[in-house]
Amino acid sequence: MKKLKQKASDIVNRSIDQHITLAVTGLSRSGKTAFITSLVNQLLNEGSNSQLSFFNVVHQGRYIAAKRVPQKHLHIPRFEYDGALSALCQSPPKWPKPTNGISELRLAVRYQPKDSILKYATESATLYIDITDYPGEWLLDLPMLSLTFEEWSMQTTMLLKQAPRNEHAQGFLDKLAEFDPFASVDEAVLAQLSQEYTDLLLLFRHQLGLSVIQPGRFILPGELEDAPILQFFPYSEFDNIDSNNYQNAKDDCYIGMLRARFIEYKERVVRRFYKEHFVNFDRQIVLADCLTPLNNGPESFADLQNAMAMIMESFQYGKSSLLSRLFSPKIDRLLFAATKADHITPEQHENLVSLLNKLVFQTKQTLSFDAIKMKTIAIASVKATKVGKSQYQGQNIPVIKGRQLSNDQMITLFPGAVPASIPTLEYWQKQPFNYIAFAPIESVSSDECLPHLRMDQMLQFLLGDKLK
Ligand SMILES: Nc1nc2c(ncn2[C@@H]2O[C@H](COP(=O)(O)OP(=O)(O)OP(=O)(O)O)[C@@H](O)[C@H]2O)c(=O)[nH]1
Ligand SMILES: [Mg+2]
Repeated sequence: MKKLKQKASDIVNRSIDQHITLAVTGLSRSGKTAFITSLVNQLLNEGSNSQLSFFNVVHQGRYIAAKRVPQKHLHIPRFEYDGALSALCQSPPKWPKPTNGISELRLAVRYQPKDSILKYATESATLYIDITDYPGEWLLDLPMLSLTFEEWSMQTTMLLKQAPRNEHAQGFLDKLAEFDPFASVDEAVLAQLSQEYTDLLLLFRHQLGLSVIQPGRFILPGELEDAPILQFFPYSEFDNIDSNNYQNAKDDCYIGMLRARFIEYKERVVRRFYKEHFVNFDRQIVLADCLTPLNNGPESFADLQNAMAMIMESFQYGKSSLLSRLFSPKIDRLLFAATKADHITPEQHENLVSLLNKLVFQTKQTLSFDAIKMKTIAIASVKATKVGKSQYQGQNIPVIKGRQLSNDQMITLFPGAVPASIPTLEYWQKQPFNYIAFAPIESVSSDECLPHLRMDQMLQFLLGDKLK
């Protein structure tokens, strides 16, 4: 009888398993890997020093356990959770390395159903969660999918001719102006100009702190290093060439080959990546580091704004959007998270949320017509500072304390206010921003939960309704 009961319960269990695919979106260095590591860590180690009081299934004592199970695609590397966690738990602790390829992870979360009719059928149920990690640089390739080579070239040329890019790009643009797009291809010339364009992208990213870097694989090629598919660049002189000649150009002249490679790149690299990893996701979290671009100055911040708009446009969820035309996603919850909130004092979090809301304002407006639930929060996936109070000119002011990433020294400071909306030029001039980056906190053991800010609210919003 007992065996029979177990068998019946097994069958019911299997049939009520639920499944969720979580899309973690964020530009490079926005905090995706730290976020995924912390999410997995909170779920695996729940019960050991965990702080998930806003995650109802935990709060109500119905959470049983989570474990990692074999992932969806066997040809894709597994997310290096152990590596990332041991970096965070070593002495001295370090942040996980930047990501240079795709990886996947599947978690199985077991819980006791409460409100749902499931509770009559079984004692426990399982929610499977699929998550993918990838280099943030690749995200900005998505908007390219909706553009022709001509459109992309014009858009990119416009950026290259504006500050702050123009100062560095003039030499490259001069060469393009001189070169004959209809001449027969010399592979060496093509390779040389592609390299110059790639060098510019690297400089824009690493020296100027800009976000709109296309194509993303040029600065982070993964397994495509040196492949001809990465040898093309935008053509800057479309206004000066005959459009019929362009339409009829064959692949053996420069412009024809640039166009062919652009199309090949979109189809073979970009579309494939999104088909494999962004199709069929149910829920999305958009991570944004607003603080580093504030540090880098108005041009960097404006570029972040532009990049966010481009990404959100291609992820538009309405019926006619690019993404639904391409992949028909069925997303029903979208969370915007301002990351690294532990860089600032708690009373500034509200401003940080408001600033992120301003950044994605357009998107939120169009989305409110669709049946998508949205929320914006400020989080720290792995909290690296402690909050306190300090006396300054006879007043109690809030401060944070942590180990400075650049020089390893302990520091206590008031990092400054966060603007509640996109700062005006005057604001920038009055007070340049200087948020300090911190090293992770020492003395977390790998079977304990990582300290965090609002990861429980994040879990409740993205998963809570599936764990009822
Ligand atoms: N203080 C603090 N710093 C964070 C947090 N999350 C990320 N960081 C910092 O941001 C850096 C980038 O975080 P990652 O998680 O590697 O970012 P990513 O989006 O995976 O970056 P790519 O892999 O390059 O696309 C880290 O090395 C940390 O310095 C956080 O919660 N708190
Ligand atoms: Mg990463």
